[in-house]
Amino acid sequence: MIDLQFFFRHFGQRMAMAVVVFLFPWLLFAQLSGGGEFNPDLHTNEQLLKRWQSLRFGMFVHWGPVSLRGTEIGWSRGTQVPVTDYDSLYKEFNPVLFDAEAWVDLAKEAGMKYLVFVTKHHDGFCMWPSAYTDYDIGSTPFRRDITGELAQACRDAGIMFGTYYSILDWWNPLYPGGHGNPPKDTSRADMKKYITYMYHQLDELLDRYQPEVIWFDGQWERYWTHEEGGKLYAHLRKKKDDLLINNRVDKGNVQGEKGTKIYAGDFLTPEQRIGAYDLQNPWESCITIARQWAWKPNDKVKSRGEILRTLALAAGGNGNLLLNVSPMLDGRIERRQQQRLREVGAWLKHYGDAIYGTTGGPYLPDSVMASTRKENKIYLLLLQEQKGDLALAAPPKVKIEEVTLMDGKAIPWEKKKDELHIALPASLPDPDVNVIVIQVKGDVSEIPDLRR
Ligand code: FHN
Repeated sequence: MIDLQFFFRHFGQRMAMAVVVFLFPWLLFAQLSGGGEFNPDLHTNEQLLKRWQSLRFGMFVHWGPVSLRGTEIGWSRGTQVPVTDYDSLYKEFNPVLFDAEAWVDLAKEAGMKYLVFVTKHHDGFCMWPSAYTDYDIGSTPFRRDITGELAQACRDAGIMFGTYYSILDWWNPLYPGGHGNPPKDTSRADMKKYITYMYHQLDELLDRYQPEVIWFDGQWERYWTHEEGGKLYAHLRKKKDDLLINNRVDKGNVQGEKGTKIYAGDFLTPEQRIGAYDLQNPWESCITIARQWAWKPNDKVKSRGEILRTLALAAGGNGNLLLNVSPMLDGRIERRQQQRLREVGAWLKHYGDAIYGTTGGPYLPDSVMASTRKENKIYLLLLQEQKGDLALAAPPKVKIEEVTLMDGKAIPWEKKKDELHIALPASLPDPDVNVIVIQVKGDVSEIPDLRR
């Protein structure tokens, strides 16, 4: 497959577009389409995509009856937790301290602008009252529609709401795949019937909760095909046009497919790592605040610095960060995770302009610095302690007017030929990630990729 990024990176965006449109119109079309090669006329909802990209930072929530055991959701069924025990946990699941508004308030305090909730993970348990199974929240002592309460709280708070749904389902006897011991009884397996069940459930989720994002997972097993991925994408977009669907609806790998196939999906999904710098293909890194996706007692929670550097590198790479929290069995998010989220939110209160609504670059991210740009500003996000002379390639196509800290305090700078030298102050205000603002005259989107 022609590597579009080569063209864009080396010939500049406009020239590259002209070359591609002239030589490979189908490729440009297919490459940017959400529907993949089976739906060449079905494009990503660009208006919604741009809004989602501008939000940059979201909350991922992995939760379910497994929080009663503190083991990993889905994966511990039939391994650390015997299948019969795991599949009975719902009978005790009664998170009486669950408060959707408190979760959404915390997301807002963290500076998170959207929320993706796991409605059904690989263990098949449904966190909403489904008409198509009794293995759902309605069958628990808690009974309340957790998904519905969360969707409403997000709507009330202006937070974009998304639902996660696992295509594979190790609990459902209709799905042929299993995990752990004992090996699954597949005597009733019928993938065609399972797909019908899945379509019914996804229609339920769309009809009842109107998510703006559907975040698929569990696409990797051989029972799900590239063709089915394209069909499902088309079905959902026909039902709800203002919907973003991640690339795990299909069989594409999580960041950029190689080879000849063009997969369905509106954004790429690198996991537990920061995605590659990419101005063409939208992407979102999903990363845990601790180590486990579901709640684990005394799990190691990432530091403030690690999360801020991750957020800076994601935005610097032109990607989003979906940071996962893991609520406890009683419905609360543990204090350590709350504290970390509030620390990140406090940083974003001061430096959020360097993250929200920005485009990645023009300086390619590295271990020292990431950069973003918006309107007439380039933001340098310094990822480690620095002082003295910061030497960079001077950005072409724009005229530098001023260099400041985020609070507007001017910093001495000098342009020597094609180098920009910034005299950093002896100490910078933040212990983890600092921001330098370069105010320019000209269109920052025209600046080609730069190496520091
Ligand atoms: O197996 C899942 C895992 O439990 C978790 O949900 C992550 C989050 O994206 N996805 C799968 C692993 O790739």
